[in-house]
Amino acid sequence: MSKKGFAFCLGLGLLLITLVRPPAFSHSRTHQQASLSNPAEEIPVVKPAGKKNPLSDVGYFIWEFNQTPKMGTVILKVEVYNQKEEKVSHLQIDGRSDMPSMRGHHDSGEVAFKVNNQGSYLLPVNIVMPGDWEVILTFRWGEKILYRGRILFKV
Ligand SMILES: [Cu+2]
Repeated sequence: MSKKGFAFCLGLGLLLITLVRPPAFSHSRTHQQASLSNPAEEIPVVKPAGKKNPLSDVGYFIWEFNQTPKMGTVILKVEVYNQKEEKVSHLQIDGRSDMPSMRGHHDSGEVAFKVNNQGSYLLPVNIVMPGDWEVILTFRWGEKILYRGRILFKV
C-alpha cells in the first residue's frame, strides 16, 4: 500500500471509530455530572422551616411542608411577606426537586408554585426514595430573579 493510501485508510478508520462509538448511557452521564462540581451546590441553603428568609426588594419568606416529609407526595408551602408584614403573591416561584446524591435521577424540572386563596404558594413534591432531598426555589418578579435558595431535607 502507498503512503497516501495508508494515510487515507487510517483517516477513514478513525472517522468510523468516531461515528460508530456508542453514546454514553444517560445513567452514567448523570453520575459523571454529579461527581463534577455542580452549580446547584453553590445555591445557598435556606433557613429552616418556619424561619424568616430575607427577600431583597420585597421583605421575607417562610417555608414549611404540610407534614414531615415521607415517601409519597408532600406539599411545600411558601409564604411571602412585604416590609409591612402583609402577605403578597405577585412573585413567581418555581421549585425543582431532586436527590443531590444522584442528581438528575429524580429531577422534577422547574415547576411553578400555585397560589391558593390564602395567598400562599403551594407545590407538590414527589418523594420516591428514602434519602437526602432538595428543593431549589427560584423567586422571580417578571424576568428578574430575586432569590434562589435550596431546601435540604431527609426522608
Ligand atoms: Cu434516588
